[in-house]
Amino acid sequence: MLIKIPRDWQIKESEVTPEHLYFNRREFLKSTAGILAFSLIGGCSDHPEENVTAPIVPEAADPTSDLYPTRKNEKYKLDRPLSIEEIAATYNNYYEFTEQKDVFKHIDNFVIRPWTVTVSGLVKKPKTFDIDELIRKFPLEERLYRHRCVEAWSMAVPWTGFPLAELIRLVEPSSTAKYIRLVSFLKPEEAPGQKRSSRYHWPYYEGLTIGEAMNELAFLVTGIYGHPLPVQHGAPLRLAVPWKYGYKSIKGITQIEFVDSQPGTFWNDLQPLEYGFTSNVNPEVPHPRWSQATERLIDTGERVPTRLYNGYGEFVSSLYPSE
Ligand SMILES: Nc1nc2c(c(=O)[nH]1)N[C@H]1C(S)=C(S)[C@@H](COP(=O)(O)O)O[C@H]1N2
Ligand SMILES: [Mo]
Repeated sequence: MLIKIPRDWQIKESEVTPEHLYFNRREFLKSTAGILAFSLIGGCSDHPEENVTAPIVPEAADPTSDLYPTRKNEKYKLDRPLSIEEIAATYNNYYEFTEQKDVFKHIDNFVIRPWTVTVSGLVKKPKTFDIDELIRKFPLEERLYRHRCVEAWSMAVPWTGFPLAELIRLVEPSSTAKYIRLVSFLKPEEAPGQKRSSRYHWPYYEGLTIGEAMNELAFLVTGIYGHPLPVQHGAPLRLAVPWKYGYKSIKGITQIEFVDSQPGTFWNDLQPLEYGFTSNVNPEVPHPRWSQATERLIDTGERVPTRLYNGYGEFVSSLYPSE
């Protein structure tokens, strides 16, 4: 009998209750069998999905596809090659659909039009936007960003979108607004993970300080690899805050609310000792159950040292003067 110890990146955000540990063990044994079977046929890959053709471009006609590809903003540089698109699109975290990485197999019933995004709370000009109106409101640009999941896997992808700061300026926050709270969708009939699981309090929600939200890196994402976002990456609108662990980059956004005190966040409310509000990438602060010193690139499997703020210190360190 072959026994494999899960590597740190196989330990999931979701392993928060004993009953879930048990469930994961079963799942892990299943997936280990899958990985081993695949390795026998396909070589020494960790990616059972590699030979699957994934729906990486949205299949239904997207009403914004004329906007792609967009101009590239050269300011944001990578220190590593871009991830392979097919791998990034088949190795996702999106618990509204599944707690496994094969999210792309569970999205067939998910409808992303019509879709609205409501901006409300402590702002002078609250507004509910139709998603297509919102996507056309600001010039789109492409940025190459790293993405670091708290589980220790990482990727580098070309996002298309616009700065969150542009939207914030448009709605004119009042001086009492200190944080934003971002909320995802609630559609249990279309998202199987929302129907199945009673452990989570859907919809998914996240938060940032106004300073973080106004930072030039905070990016509202509408596309990837030069086309509109596929559902597994968070269509029609997700956040990218690349100096923070991946769970801060909320997908499927429907609401942005301006508030005066620190809002709760999905993972912090579930497991406050493991997932903080700020959650900046920091190799010197281990997760209580594993080290964060290195990360694993999803396509090559290579391990590289993790960098403070995921390498974005020049943009964000001034937000955290006491660190
Ligand atoms: N609504 C929602 N957003 C989410 C998640 C989720 O489960 N639900 N998972 C987060 C986590 S843990 C990560 S690492 C990233 C993954 O983004 P990707 O699948 O596009 O790589 O999405 C984040 N945004
Ligand atoms: Mo993550």
